[in-house]
Amino acid sequence: MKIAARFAASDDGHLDEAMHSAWQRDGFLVLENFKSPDDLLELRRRIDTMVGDFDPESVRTIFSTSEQSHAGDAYFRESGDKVRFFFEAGAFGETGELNVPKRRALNKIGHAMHDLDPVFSRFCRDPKLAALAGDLGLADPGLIQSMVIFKQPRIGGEVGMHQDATFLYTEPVSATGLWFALEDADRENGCLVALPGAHRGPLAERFRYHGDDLRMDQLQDPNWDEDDLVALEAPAGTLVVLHGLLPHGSAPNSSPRSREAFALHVYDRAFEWSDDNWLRRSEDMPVRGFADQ
Ligand SMILES: O=C(O)CCC(=O)C(=O)O
Repeated sequence: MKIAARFAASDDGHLDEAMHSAWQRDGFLVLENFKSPDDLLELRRRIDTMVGDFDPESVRTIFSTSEQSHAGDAYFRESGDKVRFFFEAGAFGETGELNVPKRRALNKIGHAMHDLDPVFSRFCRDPKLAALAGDLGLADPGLIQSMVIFKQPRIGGEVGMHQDATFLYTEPVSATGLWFALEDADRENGCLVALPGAHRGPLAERFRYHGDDLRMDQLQDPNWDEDDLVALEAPAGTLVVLHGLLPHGSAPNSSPRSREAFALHVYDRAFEWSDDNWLRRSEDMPVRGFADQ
């Protein structure tokens, strides 16, 4: 598999012409050294504290993005405006006991740390990200979803190919993924993979409510040719920007190294947020922008 080209991030977050053309052509950008080692250290320390404070006995939801097995689970459904912890499917033994230490058992934390935690909020409300979002054409970016994705050594599960607009739909599509490598991500430990240029194709699926029923609707046969996948290898500190229609995913991590990442999703509040999206927030937590402290 080919490795995608990387750019050195600019000091102020703005995109140059070469970055603009790559974004238009590929539907993604890999920007090395967007975050400093100190930024990463602060966020990772905060994650350690949050995991330390979390009691795994309080909930045993198993999260598997490839099966959507959480779809009926209120713990997941109600996590759009909370900070919740989701386990790897392989983290439990037959008797339902954790078979790895808590720190190694988690699949992800989601989905509103950017609003509820001051360290995450600072990491996200970065003027460089606001500059970047403006250059991408987002007129009024709203921060809608945040996730720590652990991709644990040996048991870190696959994230199946998907488009972010499947989960965060606006009319027209404006969802944009801002994915940060907190550790080096490469083909061995399950870096992101994507289909360059396929963001110009249609939206294949929507994960949405029909009344109380949350399910995946197939809209189009996506016809994605996985032979065309490229690996978005990303040294720690890299920001990967993903167009909402870009098919992307990641392989399981069979290596002895973890591949921790943080993903922030934004959309353009100038467009209509679809009320049947899975992610819901209470009315007293309106979506905030980069400059709203
Ligand atoms: O981190 C990963 O492996 C997948 C992340 C992803 O698909 C996303 O942030 O949209």
